[in-house]
Amino acid sequence: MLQTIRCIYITINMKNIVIFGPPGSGKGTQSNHIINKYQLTHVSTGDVIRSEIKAKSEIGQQVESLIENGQLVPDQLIVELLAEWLEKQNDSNGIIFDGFPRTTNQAVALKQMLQKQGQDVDLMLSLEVPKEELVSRLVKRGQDSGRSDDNLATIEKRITVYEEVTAPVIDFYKKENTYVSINGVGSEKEIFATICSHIDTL
Ligand code: B4P
Repeated sequence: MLQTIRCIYITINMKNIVIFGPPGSGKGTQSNHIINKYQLTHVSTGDVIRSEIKAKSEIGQQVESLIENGQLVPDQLIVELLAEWLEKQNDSNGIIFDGFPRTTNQAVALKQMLQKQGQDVDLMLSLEVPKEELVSRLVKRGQDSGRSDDNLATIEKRITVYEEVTAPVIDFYKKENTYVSINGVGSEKEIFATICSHIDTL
């Protein structure tokens, strides 16, 4: 009985948040602030993929050239990776999904996966940043990080893929009534304050 009450309590208090936006919009940066303040569990599908590549796993080898060319990893593969990760999560305050979903099919899959656990996405934060600013941030990061996809030609491709394939995900969350647009230009602190004002309403 006590266990049942505890489970209901955890489910009611969970906050599942999607942080969304084009490459370089600050998803990773703001996720770090969010997890520190709200003790959410963080999953970045970009990080998951990069660690598969680093480990030279079968999946890593399959997707390495896609990433280097600024293309998305196929839906089925990334959904399987995320489902596997999600199954291992329990007892969390909620999850911040960083870089997932990136297609409408992924958004539908995420809804189905969370539904199995009696949950849903509670908030979708969409960071809005003009293209010139995205390019300048990512070129700068590429100089420091040496990430294989942070070079000018690949950055341009990633932004095009975002506009054509990923941006339509916004319509999915508009229909779900969870979409919130966030101005992603300004100091990290200012942007985080705006994000908090939305999370605090949950
Ligand atoms: P990601 O790792 O998600 O890469 P990203 O879109 O570039 O975002 P990232 O989190 O790194 O950068 P951020 O916006 O924080 O994905 C990499 C690749 O993996 C994708 O291109 C795709 O191929 C594949 N992939 C990942 N998920 C997938 C999925 N679901 N389906 C299919 N394929 C998938 O920007 C950070 C930069 O901006 C930093 O340098 C930071 O210092 C700077 N910055 C942040 N906030 C700032 C501010 N306010 N002012 C100035 N600079 C700021």
